[in-house]
Amino acid sequence: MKRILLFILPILIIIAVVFTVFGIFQVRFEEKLAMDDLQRKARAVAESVELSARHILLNNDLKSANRLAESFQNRERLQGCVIYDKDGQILAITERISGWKQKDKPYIKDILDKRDSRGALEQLEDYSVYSYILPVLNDDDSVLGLVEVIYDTSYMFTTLATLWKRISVTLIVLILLIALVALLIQRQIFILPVRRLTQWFSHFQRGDTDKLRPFEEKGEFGKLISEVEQVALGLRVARKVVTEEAHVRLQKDELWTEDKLRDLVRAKLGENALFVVSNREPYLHVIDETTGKAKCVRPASGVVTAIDPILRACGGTWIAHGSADADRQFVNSKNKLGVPPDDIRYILKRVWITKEEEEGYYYGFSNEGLWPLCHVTHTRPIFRETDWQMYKEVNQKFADSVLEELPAKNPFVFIQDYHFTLLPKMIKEKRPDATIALFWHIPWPNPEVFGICPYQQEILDGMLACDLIGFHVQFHCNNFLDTANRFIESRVDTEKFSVVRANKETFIRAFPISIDGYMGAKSAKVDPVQVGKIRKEFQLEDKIVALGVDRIDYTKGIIERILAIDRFLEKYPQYKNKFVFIQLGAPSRTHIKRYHELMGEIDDLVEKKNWKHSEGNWKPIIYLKRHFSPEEIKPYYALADICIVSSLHDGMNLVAKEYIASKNDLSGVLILSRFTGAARELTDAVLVNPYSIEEFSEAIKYSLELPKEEQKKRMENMRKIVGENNVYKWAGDIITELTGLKKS
Ligand code: ADQ
Repeated sequence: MKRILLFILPILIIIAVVFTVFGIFQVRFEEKLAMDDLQRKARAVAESVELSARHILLNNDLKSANRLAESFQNRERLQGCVIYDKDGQILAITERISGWKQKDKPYIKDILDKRDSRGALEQLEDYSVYSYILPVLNDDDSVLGLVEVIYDTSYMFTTLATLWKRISVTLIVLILLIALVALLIQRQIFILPVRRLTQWFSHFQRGDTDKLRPFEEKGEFGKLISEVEQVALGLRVARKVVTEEAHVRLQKDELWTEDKLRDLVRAKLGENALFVVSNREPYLHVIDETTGKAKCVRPASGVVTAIDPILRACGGTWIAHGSADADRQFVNSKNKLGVPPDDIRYILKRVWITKEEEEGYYYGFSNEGLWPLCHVTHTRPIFRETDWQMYKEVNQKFADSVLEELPAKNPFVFIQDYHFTLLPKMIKEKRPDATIALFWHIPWPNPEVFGICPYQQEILDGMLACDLIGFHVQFHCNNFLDTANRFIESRVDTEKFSVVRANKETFIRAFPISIDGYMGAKSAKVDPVQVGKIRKEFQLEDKIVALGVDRIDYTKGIIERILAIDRFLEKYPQYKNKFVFIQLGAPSRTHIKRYHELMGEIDDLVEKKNWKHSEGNWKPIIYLKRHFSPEEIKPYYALADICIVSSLHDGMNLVAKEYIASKNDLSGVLILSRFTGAARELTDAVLVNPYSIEEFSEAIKYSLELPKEEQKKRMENMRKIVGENNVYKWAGDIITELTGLKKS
């Protein structure tokens, strides 16, 4: 609309200006004509009464003078006549204009002196009149008196106003006509072809090639369209070639890499790009408190750590909640942007939700309900009906946003986590051809625990619209199958590991998630200057360093970790002044009371234990409570002799894997909670029960005193596991499984 206005407005302005100037000239011309006409008439009337007036003035015949003046009483436009004596005094005046007597007439004296006639517009009371004055002369040319004729001019102004009105109406009609014609022309030559081109592109974009019709545009626009068609054709051919090459490369049996996953996606999914949905977005635009400027950060989230490398490798679209304060500044009109910002590899589409929705769906139902329900850590889940309603609404909002993006044929949607249990069904109802996988990043509890959720039926019903549901470990798969068997009308096939409900089969599989990036020679490199800086800053030069890296969450066992360190120092005071524990803690979900309380508890405990054990400058615990970028975390992993992961319950735990992957020199020991998914793979870690503070503190001592050779052997074994089972393999396994299921 703005463009159309830009096009039409200058034309309309020019026409309006030309018409107005023309109107002014026309009216002036008409006004002059009317005045001339009036003057002519007035003069003729004045001259016609001159003779009678002369006679009256010579005889000083007042009676005749009055009769003469009154003879003008009933004329229509001629308002009246005035007879003056030689001194300019009124002798007789028509009754109708008797108000004229009071008027100040400085020009009378001038006319008497110069004996010239005068015609001019004058004001009589509140209306305009035309006055024509003719001197009456004697035979000797002396002035006997004056005759004045007064004409009404209002008819003249009425005529001019009518003329103006006519010009204005013509102008308006003309402007409307031109605007209409311009709109029609613009629609025909510009809007319709652009609309056709946009539709064509949209079909092309969605892979809906059946609907692609050739264009038949001529002229410059036709040339542009023809160029666009060539580019599109080139793209399709290129995609096809890439897919075929990918098939060939996949035959080679080698370690999973970014390239191998890219080949797999191209070979298996072809033109149907990947659509990932999660609550947390991989890149947030936040306002930096110190500079006041927006900056891009990666959140502390296991889901982001795992999924970002996959989309970087394969491209596609990631749909997530735009939750940061500056997020809206960086999206285009479709709420999308290319990420990572410095090396664009895929599209991030941000979905906006209101504060009220975020409160109910995210903080309430997801994190006060489902999160504690699935993590058996003795924090009571809270289920509020209002939160559930918001959860449903936001799932629907995401479904609408996903459906807008899906290509025409067989799209592949990969949903992340417990925030979207209803989403699979909402998408499947509209797009039964879509292949949907859901990965559950947290544990799945046994049926007794899940049974307390008031919305169990709807949740299971929503999830079972998926083709595949993935968990980290087989134990969680078994729990899910038991839950489905118990709470929803379905048939559980224990041989195929699937659930059949209303003729729809959903496969349940374990895919242990992992990491990328740390294993490659380049990405594993850490700047020794950074490491040295940290050692100097915290006086770690001669210390044994233990490290914890977590989102601050009650499931991560941070309190238990500090209690174990406290107990370790109580029992083994010889380690005082030699041992330091660094905890990097990213605050998360701080609006939730339990998380808020936990932050306070950790602060108090750190302070108390540091006070208890500190000697001189040394204190045992360094607590750095903030968000760190992945690059900032790496030097901490590098300098840590021990990494402590003590979750009370954890789906997988990627910090454990990041630590192992960063240890190129095979140094270091991992203390790992038995209650993490990672503990099933990383059996060479020192496994602990974080609830047993005594056992935990012994494990710290054991790790510190583990012979170097033993440390190396364990680290080597674990690095092999993490290296071979990286996140590309994880994604590759899911895609292979899904495409395999579709064929069978
Ligand atoms: P999370 O509970 O978020 O993930 P985790 O797997 O440990 O937990 O991943 C945390 C990520 O955040 C890691 O990449 C870590 O480096 C980063 N991180 C931790 N502390 C940070 C800090 N202070 N600043 C910045 N970044 C920090 C959920 C499940 C897990 C599962 C993952 C993936 O709870 O069990 O492993 O998803 O499926």
